[in-house]
Amino acid sequence: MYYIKKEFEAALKDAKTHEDLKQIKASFIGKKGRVTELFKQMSYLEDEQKKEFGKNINQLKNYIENSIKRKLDEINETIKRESLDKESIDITLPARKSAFGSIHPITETIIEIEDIFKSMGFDVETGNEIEYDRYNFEMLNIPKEHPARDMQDTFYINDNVLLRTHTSPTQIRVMKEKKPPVMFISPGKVYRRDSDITHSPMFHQVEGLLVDRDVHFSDLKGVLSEFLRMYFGDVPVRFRPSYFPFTEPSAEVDIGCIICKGKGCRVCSHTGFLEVLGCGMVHPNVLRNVEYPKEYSGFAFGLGVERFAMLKHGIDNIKLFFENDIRFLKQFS
Ligand code: FA5
Repeated sequence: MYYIKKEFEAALKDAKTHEDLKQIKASFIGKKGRVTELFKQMSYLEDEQKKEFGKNINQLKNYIENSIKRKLDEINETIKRESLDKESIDITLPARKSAFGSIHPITETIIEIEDIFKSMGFDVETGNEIEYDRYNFEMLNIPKEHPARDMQDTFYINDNVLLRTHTSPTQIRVMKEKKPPVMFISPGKVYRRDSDITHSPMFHQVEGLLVDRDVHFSDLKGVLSEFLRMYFGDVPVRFRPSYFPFTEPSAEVDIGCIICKGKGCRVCSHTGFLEVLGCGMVHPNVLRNVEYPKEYSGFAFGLGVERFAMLKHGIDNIKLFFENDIRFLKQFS
């Protein structure tokens, strides 16, 4: 029995896995194990000896069972520690860098334009992209069947509701809500059935409106010339007579071509100038429609944001802004 115990202890000492323990258990206290075999030998003993021998074998068996249990706990603990060691985090390693996004060039252009006008004292208002025909056209002096509606091919939702074709209806919304004087710009998306390399069915405009007593065309000229100087730098600015039903007189503003510096090229159709915005003195009918008192006058303007961004960054296709090609967008980060 002594030797069995010693052999068991030696075997247990070397055991490392659950499988080792299983084998040790089988070979000592399993059905054909060495301790089990000892029980069988008891039948050859005298009654007196049997009692003593049985007691000793039972003690050995209990000892083996308890030792195996303890070893099992030890092995389990080792396995757990090893797996925790493997999963541990090395906090001395350098951190993974997070990728930064960047502001979309159109949003950036709007922010720049807003900053300039805010510095002149203009507020920023928001309008509605889904708009009433009445605000988009009629109250801006463009009645139904007016030929000027052809200038802005429209997406209608029903007879009275449409996707706004310009930001000018915001003039009506703000003037209906606020008493004069008003002085604000309003950026946002507009929609037209229009698509080529410089025109997109969805694009952005910034509207501007200033209404007060004694507002003259010279104020319009001063504000817009200064704005263009602040945005594009020192470029020639030209006011050219034009027509919008909601302003009278109306003008379009050109700047000296940024690409050829006024010498004449394909982009400016060899004129040396590029049109950048529409403007004019608010038409008296519009002021009457929003019930502003007669002594008030004002000027309004509207510009295409994509056109500003294209000129500033030398981009020749408007679609690049909307394709979300990361290689293009990354250049503005
Ligand atoms: C207007 O939309 C007038 N509401 C502007 C205005 C406001 C005039 C207040 C007077 C007083 P126009 O249709 O010209 O005007 O558009 C203004 C600018 O939007 C254009 O100069 C052009 O830069 C841009 N634009 C027009 N159509 C498109 C298009 N499909 N894609 C991209 N930009 C466009």
